[in-house]
Amino acid sequence: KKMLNVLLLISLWLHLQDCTFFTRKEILRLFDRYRDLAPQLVPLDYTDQPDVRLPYELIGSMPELKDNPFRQRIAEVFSEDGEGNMTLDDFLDMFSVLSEMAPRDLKAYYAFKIYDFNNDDFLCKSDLEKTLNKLTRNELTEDEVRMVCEKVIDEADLDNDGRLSLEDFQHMIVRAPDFLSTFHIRI
Ligand SMILES: [Ca+2]
Ligand SMILES: [Ca+2]
Repeated sequence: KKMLNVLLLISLWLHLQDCTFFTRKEILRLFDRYRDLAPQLVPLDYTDQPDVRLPYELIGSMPELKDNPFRQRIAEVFSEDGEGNMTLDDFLDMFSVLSEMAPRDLKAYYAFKIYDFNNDDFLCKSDLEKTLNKLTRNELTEDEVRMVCEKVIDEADLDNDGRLSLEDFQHMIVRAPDFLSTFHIRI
């Protein structure tokens, strides 16, 4: 029930705020960034909300993302088509959540989605293994990865179902304040 409340709050909040972390000027700057990725595809006039999507290859190669090991997951999670191809709205949402001004709870919610590789709303062992491999850029051995993931589940799995729900995850990161630092980017 508590988790439902959190989700409800977040969705309400998203609805109400809709990109207001950014000033009008910042939004215009982001629009320019979006358009610069493919001037031939993106019209200058957006009043009729044209149906434009920029392919993931362009989004993922932006300087803010290109060195982020989660770039593909980030683009997938924020794209309406789930494949990382982004409308202008998707693009603004992504920068909005990743910006340093975004509230922690919102970041946590999206971090959870990004780590949930198979999109089943839980972080299971294999989601965590993939996450850890990316976070450490494959510097740990298989055994080390397995050990760390088992420990994470052991410590954070509050309802003992062997996987982490959003609620488990939120409890976990309260105790690890640096955890979300990979989700800050400057614009
Ligand atoms: Ca999952
Ligand atoms: Ca659990």
